[in-house]
Amino acid sequence: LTEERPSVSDMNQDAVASPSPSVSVFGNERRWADTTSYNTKKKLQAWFQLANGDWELGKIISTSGNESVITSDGKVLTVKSDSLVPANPDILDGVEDLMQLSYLNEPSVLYDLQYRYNQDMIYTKAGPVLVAINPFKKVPLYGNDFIEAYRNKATENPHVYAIADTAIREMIRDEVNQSIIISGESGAGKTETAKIAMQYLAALGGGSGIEYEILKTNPILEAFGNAKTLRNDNSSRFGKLIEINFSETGKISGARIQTFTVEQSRVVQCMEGERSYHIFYQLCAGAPSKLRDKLHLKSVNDYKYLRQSDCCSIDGVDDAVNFHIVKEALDIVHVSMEDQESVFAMLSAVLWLGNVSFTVIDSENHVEPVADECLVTVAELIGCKVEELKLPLSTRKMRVGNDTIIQKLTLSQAMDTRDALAKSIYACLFEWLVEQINKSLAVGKRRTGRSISILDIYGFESFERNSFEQFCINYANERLQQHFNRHLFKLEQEEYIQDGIDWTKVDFEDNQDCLNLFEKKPLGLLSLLDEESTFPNGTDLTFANKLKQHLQSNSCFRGDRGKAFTVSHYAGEVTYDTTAFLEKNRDLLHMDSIQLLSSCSCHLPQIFASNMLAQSEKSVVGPLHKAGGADSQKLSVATKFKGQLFQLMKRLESTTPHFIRCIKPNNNQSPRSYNQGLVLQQLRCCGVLEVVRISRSGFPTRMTHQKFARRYGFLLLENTNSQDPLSVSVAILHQFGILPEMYQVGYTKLFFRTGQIGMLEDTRNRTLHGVLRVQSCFRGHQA
Ligand code: AD9
Ligand code: MG
Repeated sequence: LTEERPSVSDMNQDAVASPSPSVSVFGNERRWADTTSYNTKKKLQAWFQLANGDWELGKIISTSGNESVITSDGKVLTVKSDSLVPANPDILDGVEDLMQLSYLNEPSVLYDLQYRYNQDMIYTKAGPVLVAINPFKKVPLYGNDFIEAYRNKATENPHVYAIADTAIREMIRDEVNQSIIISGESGAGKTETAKIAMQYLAALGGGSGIEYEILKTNPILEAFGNAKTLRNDNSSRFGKLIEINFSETGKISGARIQTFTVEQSRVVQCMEGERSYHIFYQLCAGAPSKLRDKLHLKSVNDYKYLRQSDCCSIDGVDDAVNFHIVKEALDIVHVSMEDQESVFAMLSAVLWLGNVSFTVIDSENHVEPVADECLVTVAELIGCKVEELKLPLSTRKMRVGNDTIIQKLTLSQAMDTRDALAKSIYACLFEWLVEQINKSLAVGKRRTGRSISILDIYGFESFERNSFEQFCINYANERLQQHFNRHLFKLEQEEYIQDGIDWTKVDFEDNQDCLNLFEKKPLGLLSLLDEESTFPNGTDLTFANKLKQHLQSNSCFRGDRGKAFTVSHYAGEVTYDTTAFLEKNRDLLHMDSIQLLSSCSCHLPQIFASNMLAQSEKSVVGPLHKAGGADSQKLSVATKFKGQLFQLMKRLESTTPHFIRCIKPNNNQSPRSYNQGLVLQQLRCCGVLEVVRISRSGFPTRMTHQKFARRYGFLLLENTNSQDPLSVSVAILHQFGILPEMYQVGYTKLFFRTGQIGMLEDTRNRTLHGVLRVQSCFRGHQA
């Protein structure tokens, strides 16, 4: 059987002869290609790529010129020799940590993850990072028995529980705040993973009852912040950081949630087949009749905002039942009955706003809202007179020089104003709700060094067409990636220094250039965007041209034809279409609408208005004309986002991070389906690739002198004079001709480049195998 398998020893001898692996971590060379070349003339098993991009295992029969003949699955094929990638010995099938692979290349990693995924082992380590593949089905990995097993260290299988356990232990041991940073594409399983981590923390730190409240924030935030999209039936449309605080005794004492801009546009419009936020459907389906009457609630199909996407329900989801779950959760986090009713009234107001229609009033196509049931209901729900509501929906105060003039609105302007009001009410409602939850979960006296934060945030996005949303999301990911790199670098460096090895041989690059492209003042993407957003005559095209004019010198930037530009992100190039960038960056709500809200008799609209005004005061985009009631410009969306991001990074920087990368194995949300290309693309994007590369550029295989001497000492042909493990180790290294650049000798451990230990293992196995054969022959003889 061993003869049929690839000979690791053959491969490694070639590897030894080849130049040392590249130490550049972020080169643009073929990604993840194992730089150890090997001699295809020897009969080996290797990966080759099919026309569809998938990798398949084959055995090399012969090689001539640059072509090799291989067999795979009974077929005989001819392939280019330099396209072959070495495969690992089958003893390494399904290893728990990708670092254990002798050959760290794309197909080997894909295969390892798939091998494990097929057996419901959805978690795999990539060095310090946990990779989680979404099973899209119930897997028997959770619950009290598993929690106990990880708590008692009875299992070492990679798991979210293990990460949460390490976080708790390190928090207690080092008195340093911890963070669990979860990233991945939409539908990859971030939110579920965050909940699984929270369950473990609640189980270990529970007792006071507050853990129950913390868990109940999930159904609330999901109802208000999640929606069905084409990618995920329960897609989070906001980012979330939840900081869980612990007392001296390791018990949970409170929590605080920070959210990142909820996607506002979904409230007024979404793609066919998608839905608006769950809470709207839940309210329509589940509100008891008294509440329905009071809020003038109708059914989903009566509301334009909900009806337009032609998708009202989700398979297997009962909105009415979920309404009661959310209500119960609101009770548990102490949102009063009165406040709950106000919340539902705001939701109803938003829905009714969407039904407000307009009628043309003059020859210039100016319009006025129709004073029908819709308008009357909105006015009643927010607490104003119908006339007061009519005004901002049909006119806009403008400042010209020192005068304030009143401009009438056209139909499209009026509809935009109406939608902007609906979006703002919803966004403010979301923020307010988070604040209420935070009040309920607040810890009296905050102690540093005793918290675990869980970050569930949108991952890197690269679509056919990328707009302002992707621009912000990818910028955030660029920052998080820097955090990730720096942390890994630090970890590696610490271990090398501790063991006295020369770490300067390990070269790490940073993504600082790309961050500079975004953040530099005054000539960076964000500054230029804000600047152009303040110009009355600025358009998406003038913005794109300005970028080309000022940023060409940054190696991460490329101006494209027309309104497009391309950024070289760590995860790959993304081309952005600047269409609607300026409009999305300017906060659309006009002062007239804010003033309307502030004059309402209901308390929530008043709170919303004062929060918006407070933000305007921090205005950086332009002058504010509050007193004149004229139009104003507030903090730009991108600047607000950047502010939130900096706050987040500040919080994360004082923590010890633990990284979880979620991977979606297919695009259909279906179990038992593993799409290699899709997985590979995510491994590249979420930085698992970088971890593996960083480790390749360093010395990923470590073994103590003792273990090394014990394991391979018997292979020595000549006796060493000394029994000292280090001398024995050095003798082994010499005997096998391992080149000096392939290893480092530390005080306690030997450090090896990738692939080095494979040869020794193989020789050891063959020697042992020979011994076994002799033994079994001997036994057969006896019988
Ligand atoms: V989005 O960026 O918010 O659109 P997430 O958060 O990454 O996305 P989510 O956690 O919502 O994805 O997972 C999507 C679906 O995958 C869930 O609704 C579950 O049906 C499924 N899932 C995810 N993780 C698990 C798991 N560990 N076990 C079972 C899972 N099902
Ligand atoms: Mg989510």
